[in-house]
This record gives sequence, structure tokens and C-alpha cells, in this order.
Amino acid sequence: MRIVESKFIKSVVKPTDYPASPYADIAFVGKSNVGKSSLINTILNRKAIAKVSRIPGKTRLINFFEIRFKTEEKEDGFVNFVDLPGYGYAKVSKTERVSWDKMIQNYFKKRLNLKGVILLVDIRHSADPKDIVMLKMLRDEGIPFAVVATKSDKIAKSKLPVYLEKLSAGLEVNNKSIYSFSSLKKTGIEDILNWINNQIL
Ligand SMILES: Nc1nc2c(ncn2[C@@H]2O[C@H](COP(=O)(O)OP(=O)(O)OP(=O)(O)O)[C@@H](O)[C@H]2O)c(=O)[nH]1
Ligand SMILES: [Mg+2]
Repeated sequence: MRIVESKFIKSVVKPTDYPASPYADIAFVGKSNVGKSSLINTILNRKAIAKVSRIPGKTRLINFFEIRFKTEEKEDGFVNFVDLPGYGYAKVSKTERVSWDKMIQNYFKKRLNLKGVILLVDIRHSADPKDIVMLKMLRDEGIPFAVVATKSDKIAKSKLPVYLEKLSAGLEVNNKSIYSFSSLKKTGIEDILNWINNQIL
């Protein structure tokens, strides 16, 4: 899969505001600051189509992007990428947290275009209860998912398999659906694009 073009569509909160689209959605979720927006920029080869910040809680709305791509089978394919607001950020009010959770839950339940979710986790951290809750929600809804362990540039390359093994055990996901990735080093892009392509065939 090769990205040809990508454009920002809109930011929304309510299901009634989701963009009408004939294309499949692939959504990106994970704790705040894990690197969702960075990953989207990196795989789209764009500097700042999704907003990145060192301060957690940057993405507070559901952001839709429309991607045009090419594959061996398809000369002209389209998919939407959806950047979801990060969870688990301590410095937000309870009301705000509840409204974020609701926003994400609504999206999973109501968005018929949704064909797959990529859950991002920090490769350096052990399995987080909040991510386990997210995985349960995805399983309950029957939404296909993959786990991407980000910021892999922070650990030695030789240690990657050990960290991935530990995370897949902790999160109780098959070690074949967990990939390492680095926005900084631009590694792991191919695996993610292949996974996405398989969800939208
Ligand atoms: N070293 C390293 N830093 C990264 C990587 N990906 C993201 N970062 C940094 O992590 C911080 C957060 O990145 P974002 O992409 O904004 O994270 P996010 O998950 O979109 O955060 P929210 O929008 O708050 O949910 C930024 O300072 C990024 O530069 C990576 O692969 N390696
Ligand atoms: Mg973000």
C-alpha cells in the first residue's frame, strides 16, 4: 500500500456530525501522549496533518482524514484515518473525561464505516489497565484491532522482541497482532499499512 494523497476532512464530537463517506474508517486510539497523531503524520508522510504536542491531551475531538492510496490490486483506493482523543490523561476534569469516553464509545457503536482500530501503547511500559479496558471494548463490539508499540527508538533494537512479547502477554493479544513502530526513526510503517490494507480489502 502506497499513500498517494491525504487531506483533513473535519473535527467532530457528535455522531450526527460524522462525515458521510463511502470509504472504510481505520481509527487510532490509545492513552494521551502515546503518539497517535505522530504515527498518522509519519505513515502519511506529512509533517503536521494531525496536531502533535508534548503536552498530553492535544487531540480533544475526533479528527477525520481522507487518504488516497495505491496497491498492487487497486490503482485508486480510499480510506479514512480517524484520530481519536487520547484517554487516561490525569489533568482533566471528571466531566471532561466522561465526555471523552462517551465520544469514543459512540464512535465505536455508531460508525458503520469502521473496519479496524489500531491501539497504540508505549513500548517501554507494561500493559496498562486502561488499554486492557479498551481492548475489551473492541472485542465486545467485534471490531478488528492491532496493537502498535510506539517510541521503539527509546529502546535497543536487540531488545524489541522481548518488550513485544511482554506486552502481548500482558495485554493478552496474539503476538502476531502486535507491531513495533517509531515516528522518530520512521520504522514499522510497512507492517501497519499491510494490516490496514487487509482490513479494507
Ligand atoms: N521518541 C519518540 N517520540 C515520539 C514518538 N511518537 C511521538 N512522540 C512524541 O510524543 C509526544 C506526543 O505525541 P502525539 O503524537 O501528540 O501523541 P498523541 O497520542 O496524539 O497525544 P494526544 O493527542 O494528547 O492524545 C510528542 O512530543 C511526540 O514528539 C516516537 O515514535 N518516538
Ligand atoms: Mg493526538
